[in-house]
Amino acid sequence: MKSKAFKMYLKPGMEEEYRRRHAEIWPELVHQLREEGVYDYSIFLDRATDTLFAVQKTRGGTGSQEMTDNALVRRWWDYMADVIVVEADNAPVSEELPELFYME
Ligand code: RM4
Repeated sequence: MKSKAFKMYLKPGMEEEYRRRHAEIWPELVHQLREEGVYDYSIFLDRATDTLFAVQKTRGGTGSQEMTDNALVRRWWDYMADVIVVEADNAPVSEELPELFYME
């Protein structure tokens, strides 16, 4: 198991819409994330900067942001493109964060 953490960027005023869409996350997407070995996955918001902080565990080392060949992930990224800052291909702008401390 390896933890991964990364930042993403919420578009201004989109906190509630982001929360709503994730409260209704597509069950099939959850299934695909779990199939890839992603679990124990949380996303927090720093309201002062509209920065999203995501942390997840990965069984196989592949994180959610590396599932770029997964058609359903791509569809979800297209769906979310009006709520978060994205690249030209609608993948979320994500910056992986180094782990400096871990305690079991
Ligand atoms: C986020 C972003 C991530 C995805 C989660 C479920 O808004 O799209 O890439 O893994 O949703």
